[in-house]
Amino acid sequence: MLASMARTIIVVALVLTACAEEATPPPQAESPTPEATFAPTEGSPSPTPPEGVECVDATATGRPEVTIRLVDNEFVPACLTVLGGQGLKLTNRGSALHNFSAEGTDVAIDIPPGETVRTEAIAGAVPSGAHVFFCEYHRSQGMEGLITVSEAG
Ligand SMILES: [Cu+2]
Repeated sequence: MLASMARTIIVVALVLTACAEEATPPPQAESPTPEATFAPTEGSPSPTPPEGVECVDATATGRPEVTIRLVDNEFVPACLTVLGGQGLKLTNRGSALHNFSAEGTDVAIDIPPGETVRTEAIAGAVPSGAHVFFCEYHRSQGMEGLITVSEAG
């Protein structure tokens, strides 16, 4: 009898606690200092690189492919402009499995550590314009970049 009463009281107490928690509005989530991100900012038509990120113009190299190195956990370079006719040479110099995905496209390529993956001409998979690219495993750690596929071939 006593034990069961005690149990009832505990249950009531738990319910009360639950109610109290629900009634209390969650503390206003303090908006954290926005991290550098490549996502389009409001009012900006296309994604832009964060301040301080240098963009590499690979269109003038005349090479059929452009190298992007993947390290733990960033792309080097993290911002580049390529010709539609250039392919990508994705080299994983890190110790983790990384991935190259381009937002708004079907491009999603895994590159195991120490390996290199070469793509066809990028125009076949990524339309001209600026596109955010990212590693789907480490995007939350800021592993993303911006690739601009030039209109000119
Ligand atoms: Cu990664």
